[in-house]
This record gives sequence, C-alpha cells and structure tokens, in this order.
Amino acid sequence: MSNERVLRFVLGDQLSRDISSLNDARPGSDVIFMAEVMQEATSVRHHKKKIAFVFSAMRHFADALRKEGFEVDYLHLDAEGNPGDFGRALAAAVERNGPSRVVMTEPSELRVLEAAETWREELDVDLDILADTRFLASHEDFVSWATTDSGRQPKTLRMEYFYREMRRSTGYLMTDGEPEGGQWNYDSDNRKALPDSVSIPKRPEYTPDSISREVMELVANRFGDHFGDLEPFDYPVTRDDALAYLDWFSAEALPGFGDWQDAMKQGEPLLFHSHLSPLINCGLLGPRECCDRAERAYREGQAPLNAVEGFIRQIIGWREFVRGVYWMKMPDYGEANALDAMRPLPGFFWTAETSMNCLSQAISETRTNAYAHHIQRLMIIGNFCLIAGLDPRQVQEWFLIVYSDAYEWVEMPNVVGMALFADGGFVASKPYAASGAYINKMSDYCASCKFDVKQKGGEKACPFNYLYWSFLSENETTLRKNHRMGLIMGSLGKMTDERLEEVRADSQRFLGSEEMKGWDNGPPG
Ligand code: FAD
Ligand code: DLZ
Ligand code: SF4
Repeated sequence: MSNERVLRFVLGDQLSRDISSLNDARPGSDVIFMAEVMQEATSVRHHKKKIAFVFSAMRHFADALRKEGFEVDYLHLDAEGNPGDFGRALAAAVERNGPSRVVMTEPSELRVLEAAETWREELDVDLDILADTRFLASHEDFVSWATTDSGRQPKTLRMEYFYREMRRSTGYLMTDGEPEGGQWNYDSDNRKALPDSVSIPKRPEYTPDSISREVMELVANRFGDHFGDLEPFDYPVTRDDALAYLDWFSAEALPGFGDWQDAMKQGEPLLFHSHLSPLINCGLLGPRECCDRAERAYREGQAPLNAVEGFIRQIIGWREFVRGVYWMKMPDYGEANALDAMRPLPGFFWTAETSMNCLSQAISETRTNAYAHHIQRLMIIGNFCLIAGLDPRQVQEWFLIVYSDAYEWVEMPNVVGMALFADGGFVASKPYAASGAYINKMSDYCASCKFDVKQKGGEKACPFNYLYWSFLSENETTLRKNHRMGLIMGSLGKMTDERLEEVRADSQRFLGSEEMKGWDNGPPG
C-alpha cells in the first residue's frame, strides 16, 4: 500500500459516502477537505433555509467521516482567514496538508466545473476530476441515447423513450423484460382532484440539534437579508434521519403519491409528495436507494403500482433526463428565449402580495418552506410566468434562489424547457399553458380568490383566463407549427376579432397594473 496522501475535496452537494472521490479513501493517510465559502453561498441570494440546510448537512457529514476515522479539514464560513472562494480555499488546503494529489468528483454545475478546470492549471499538485456515478446515466450514455434513432426527433427529445431505456437498464419494475402490469406509464391514473375526505399524512419533523442551531445563527447573522423564513427548520440533516424519512415516506405518503400527484390544496404544501429532492440533490440519499425502497413498497403490497411507477419515473426518468439536457445544451441553454419574453418579474414574487390566490399561496409557502411541489411550480408559478411573458433569465434566477433543492443543472431545464418553453420545445412537446379552469379543477384555491375563475373577461375575471388566450394569440405563428397545439390553435382561429380585442385589452390592463410592477432593487430580504 502506498503512503501517498490524497486530498479529497467534497462539495456541498456531494455528501454521499459512496461518491467517486471517496470510493478508495483511506483513513489515516488521506485528508478530506470541505469548505463553506461566501462566493458559493452568494452565487445567487439563496433562501435562508437552503443555506442553513446545506451547511448543517455538510457539517454533519464531516462529523460522520471523522467518526469513521478520517481526518477532515473543514473550513467554516466564519473561520479567520477564510478566503471566500473555492479556488483559494483549496490552494490553502493543499499548502496546509501537503498532499501528493487532489481528487474530487465533477461539480454538478458548469460554473463550478469551469472553475475547477482553472484550479487544475493553478495548483502545484495534480487534480483528478472523477465522474459523478451517483447518476444512473453518464454524460456519454445520455448523449449516445439522444443522438440515436430512439432519442432523436427533428428538434426535440422525448423523456418517455429515455425513461423506457432507463427502466430496461436498471430493471426497476420490470418482469421478464416487460414493464410491470403491462404498461410503461400510469400517468393517466395520476391526475385525480383531491376530495375533502382524503386525509393527508402528517410529516415527521426533525428538531434542530446544536450543529443546526449554530448554523441557523450564522445564517441569521450573515444572510438575514436573503429571501425566505429560516424558521421553522425541521429538515433531516443527517444520513440516519434521511434514511428514516425515506422509510416514513415509503410507508405513509407513497401510497397516495400517484392518485393525488397533480392535486393542490390550500394550506397543504406537501400532500403526498416526498420532499426528498433536497436530500437527494445534496447527496444525503442516493437516487437508486430511493427507487429500491419504493419498489420494495410495491412488491410488499405497501403501495400501488401507479404510485410507485410515477415516483420511480420522476427519479430515473425526469431527474436523469434534465441533467442530460443541461450538460448537452450548456453553455447556451440559460440564454434561450424562443418566445422573446421580456417582461420583468413582478415584485409579488418576493412578497407573495398578489390578489391571485393560487400564486399568493404557492409563493408564500415557498417563502416559508423553501419548497413548493411540482404542480405548484409548473402549473401555477411557471404557467403564470409563461402566459404573462416574463423574462426567462429573471425567472431562472428566482427559481434558483427560492427552493432548497435548486441547483442549476436541475432548475434550468425545468424552468427554460418545461415551464417556459424558452428552448422552443426541446424538453416539452408543447407549452404547459393553462387557463384558470385547470387550476380550479386541480385545487381549491379559486374558492378563496378575489377573482372569478368562471369569468372570461373584465375586472373580476381570473387573469389566467385572458392571459392564456393572449399568450396563444401573441405566439400564434410559432405555436401553429406545433402539431400538439392544433386543436387549441383551431379554437383561437375561431375567435371573433371583437373577442380577441377584449382579451388583449384585459391583458394589457392587467399587465400594466400596479400588481405587476417589477422590483427595482434585485432580490429582497
Ligand atoms: P416528488 O413529487 O415527491 O418527486 C420525487 C422525486 O422525483 C423528487 O424528489 C425529484 O428528485 C424527482 N423529480 C420529480 N420531478 C422532477 C423534475 N421535473 N426534474 C427533476 N427531478 C424531478 N427539482 C429540483 O430538484 N430542483 C429544482 O431546482 C427544480 N426546479 C423546478 C422548477 C420548475 C419550474 C419546475 C416545473 C420543476 C422544478 N423541479 C426542480 C422539479 C420538481 O418540481 C421537484 O423536483 C419536486 O417538486 C421536488 O419535490 P419532491 O421531492 O416532493 O418531489
Ligand atoms: C448551495 C451551496 C451553498 C449555499 N454553499 C456552499 C458552500 O459554501 N460550500 C460548498 O461546498 N457548497 C455549497 N453549496 C452547494 C454548491 O452550490 C454545490 O456543491 C455546487 O454548486 C455544485 O456545482
Ligand atoms: Fe388563481 Fe384565477 Fe383561481 Fe384566482 S380565480 S385562484 S387567480 S386560477
């Protein structure tokens, strides 16, 4: 055995014991380096709860490694002489520890990967950047799928076909080479509205320990002017708590995950969703173990097939797919604006002060929890951004700031591709645009709204109603080319000029109103 000393640099979203940079780590000779740095904590003005979660999970991960016998060189944000960025912090760690080489797993975002490539040039020792094998599909796997006949369409990729390949290669919910139950996808069973009689499972809460409390104090002092509520802080931050939470979810919420996946209810931010994304994205849980646990729930009769298939599809399908798209389309993807949307983000995205109840609920829950579930993100907030023509760059920044699971590799394709159709249909086969009728069908928000969801025009009418038609009309030339929009564009074509004029006038009045005023001073606290 060589006595070389390797410095293993672990980032805040790499908190997995089985990560490639730690695979062959040896206690006693290697040293693990982790760093809290201002540059990362302020790369955007992250929600307070996200910073507290990431720092607390990092500190707990470092402690677990120490318990295993590793030497961990951990740089606290407030440590004297903290240089404030990864590059200089790493250079100082190399000088302190005198390793023969440095090893790290590739950063999940291009911004940090590019920086890492410069560290490689600048450091006095070799820096090896290893693949992130926590993802099920490598970059090469994805590109190879996307550029062969099974993936390629003229200008688009379809997640469903990628997902089927992933089912085959992982074997999840496969029996004798066939999909369990005879269908690949049970999504059509997963769009039920939620009746009042269904009771929603109560989540376990994880009381902050001394490490979390210390971090919360740090966040309150240093990032007190960032968006969002720091308290209550009840996220799991250790590996053991994350595993216990996965068990809880699989037994208690997963059974209802399918049926009510698209439902929304006032005052119920989670319903049957897992809230696992912050834990998976920072590495406390692996995507495979989440799918293994869900499949076990199905095999043992704890959860039905439509729920388990839906959950596994989100992880081995959507999550892997968006990561593939990000790396395939960067660096230009963030600038995409196929529909030329230019309107500034309204101030109510930071205050939640809007008379549109659905948006007010989704944004205030986001402010409290650093979380909103997928349908709130896509069909309330994203849908509004789409039909109101909000600037994709500003929308991306907002989504990256406000959610505790937000990292550019996953946020960007969801915002640019799925919600805003800003990539012209590379990710989504048609824009996810909807009028108030959809929101009324899937939620109880409209009952408490000042607007009337049934009215199509005038001051009392639900803004989603006229903005929807105005969006279709403004983008008519582009959207007519999309065959999945044929039916609705046909209805647009049948609208009288007079009705279209009303739609435009209502939209202009609303978009020019005080409520839609932009925020002048950047993301507020
Ligand atoms: P569940 O509904 O319980 O789903 C289970 C898991 O599947 C999630 O934990 C997540 O790991 C995965 N998943 C589900 N949908 C997606 C998806 N579309 N893309 C990637 N993974 C998915 N997800 C993020 O992790 N980070 C983001 O920054 C993010 N931004 C989004 C922005 C917009 C506009 C939209 C429409 C979606 C975004 N998503 C993002 C995807 C999705 O909304 C979240 O993953 C999900 O809401 C997380 O909550 P959950 O863990 O309760 O998910
Ligand atoms: C999200 C985040 C924050 C807020 N701060 C840090 C930090 O100080 N140190 C760190 O290693 N990671 C942090 N992270 C997670 C990183 O943003 C994430 O690891 C990289 O962006 C991946 O590209
Ligand atoms: Fe939202 Fe319109 Fe319903 Fe109000 S009426 S909650 S604005 S969909």
